[in-house]
Amino acid sequence: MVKIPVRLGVIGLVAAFGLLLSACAGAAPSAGQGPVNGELVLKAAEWKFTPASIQLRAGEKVTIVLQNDGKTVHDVDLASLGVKLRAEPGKSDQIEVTPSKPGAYEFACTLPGHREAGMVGKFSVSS
Ligand SMILES: [Cu+2]
Repeated sequence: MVKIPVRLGVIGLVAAFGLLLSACAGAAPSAGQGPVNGELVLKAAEWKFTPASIQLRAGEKVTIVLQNDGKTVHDVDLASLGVKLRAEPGKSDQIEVTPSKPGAYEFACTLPGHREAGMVGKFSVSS
């Protein structure tokens, strides 16, 4: 008589744990930040990009904005999109682009030493 509730308790615990696991999986960090109102702002400063991971969609037009919040000139090279932006400190540069090929790519600042210092990020194009 006593054993049945205990077993049910264990089963309940296992079920709850399973729910917890699936909840965690659902809350996993996304692949990167997507555009907001068709615009994706990439902030550059010494020595990083924010966000360091962005997500675009194939066939979806996006305006990529490089905003230089740093104290020296920075650029961003999204080679796979054929896009390169460059901005003086406190300034910004932007370009409209429509990614066509799904995949995982990298962007980076091409000024000497900047990439090595951490100015590199990832972007993905989903289909
Ligand atoms: Cu730089």
